[in-house]
Order: sequence, then structure tokens, then C-alpha cells
Amino acid sequence: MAQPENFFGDSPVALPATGPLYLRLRRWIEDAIKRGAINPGDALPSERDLAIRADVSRVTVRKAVQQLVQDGVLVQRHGSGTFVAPQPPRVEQSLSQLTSFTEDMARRGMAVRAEWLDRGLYVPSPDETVILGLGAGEQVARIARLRLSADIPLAIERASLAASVLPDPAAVGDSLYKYLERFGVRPVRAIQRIRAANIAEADASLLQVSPGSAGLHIERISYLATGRVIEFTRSIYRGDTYDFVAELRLGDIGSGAGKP
Ligand code: 16G
Repeated sequence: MAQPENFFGDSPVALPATGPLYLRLRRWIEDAIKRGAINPGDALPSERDLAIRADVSRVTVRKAVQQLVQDGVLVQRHGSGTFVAPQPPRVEQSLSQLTSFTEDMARRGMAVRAEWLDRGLYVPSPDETVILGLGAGEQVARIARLRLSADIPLAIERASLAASVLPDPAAVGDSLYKYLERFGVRPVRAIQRIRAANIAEADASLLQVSPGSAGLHIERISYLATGRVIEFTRSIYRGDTYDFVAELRLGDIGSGAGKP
């Protein structure tokens, strides 16, 4: 990984004037990242170099770095050092088209990958029974995936489908929608609810963000043309990666606008 050439520049390191030393160093490192003296993926200079150049103790450096790691600004890799955290791509997703994650990313030329967190047949929860319209004794197929692009985790998706639709959850390959298409049950309509959420600790660690950071909780209920519910998916998306975009048109209520 690249070592930044001009991280320190030619002039001596001038820490911000006020506050505890480690916080001043922390702010200085953050500013260096903002002004592009060091880029996402670059290695941070060693603790020793930082201590000498900033004229602070190594304990102070360690404290500043630890805080930045906790906040997801820096990442530490065992044995290889400390790096500026990779910057997730910002993705725009239209709210008027029923596309799959794989298709969304392919359209942008972005590589996708999924890590399986769970897949299997379960006794359904009351929510799943009602939403999927399951019969008495019918099982639910659950698939939970961490979705990544260029090795950056973007979202966790937990999908539930009737076991009659997905009898073998292990048979889903890279794309759930491709699988459903193969069996003629790809949804044609969906209702999606989006709300703000603070990402809880376990999900935060999977998404490589700090616990409590901003996320989007998304619930999608998808239907076949017949009106049958096919998919009930709850997802948590990183707030720093997604823009959901909706096109709005003047409707009936507004049609009188501009008239006297
Ligand atoms: C999208 C959907 C998700 C669906 C998945 C299928 C949102 C918020 N969620 O990510 O409900 O299950 O696509 O993608 O848009 P796949 O075909 O790549 O598995």
C-alpha cells in the first residue's frame, strides 16, 4: 500500500492551538485527509514518525490514532499497519424502479460480492406469517447477506420468502432476483419503507462503521402480478453510501397551483 509522499509537507507540523494534545493531533490528521495529503487506502506514517514530526509522545499518537480507528476514519490491519479507511462509493438508487442489488451495481460498472450470514428454513415469526401469507405449519426461507462492492460493505439484507417459493435457500447464487426469475416468480411491484436508524453494534462491525453511526433501515415487500407477496426483506444500508432518489410529478392536489 502506498506511503504518502507529502503527508507532512515541507513545513513543520503545526497542530491546532487549543485542546488536549491528542485531540489536536487527531484534528491535524483529519485535516490532512480532508486536504488530500493522504488518500483512502494509504498507509499512515508510523507511530514513531508521527511522534517525531508532531513533537508529541508516542502515547499521544496512539491515543489520537485509536480514536480515529474507533470512528472509522482509520483502519488497522493486523501486522501491516494503519491505513486511511477506504471511501465507500456514493450510490444513487432510483425509487421508481424495481431492480436488484446486483443489477444496480452492474449498471454502474461496480463489482459486487455477497457474504452469507445465514440461509435456511425456519419456523416463521408472526410478522413473516402475516406478510408472506403463510399457511399453517409452512416454513419460511431466510437468507441474510452482507453486500459488498469492491470489498467495501454497503448493506446487510435479510430476506424472508415462503418455503414453497424458495425450498432450498442454499440454491440461491449471486442474485436472489435472478433465482426467482428462473422460476417465474420474480416480483413486478414492491412497497419500500425507508427510515433513519443508528446502526447497532453487531451490524456496525459487519459494515465496518462505528456503532451508532447513521444508517437507513429499509423494508421491501415485493409482489407478483397476481398480488401475491413474494419477498419480505429488511435491510440496513450505510448512511454514507446511499442516496435514494425519487422523481416527483405534479399531482391532482397540486393541479390548481398557480391559478387565481
Ligand atoms: C435489493 C433489494 C432487496 C432485494 C435485492 C435482490 C433494496 C433496498 N433491496 O437490494 O429487497 O432482495 O435487491 O438483489 O433495494 P439480488 O438479486 O442481487 O440478490
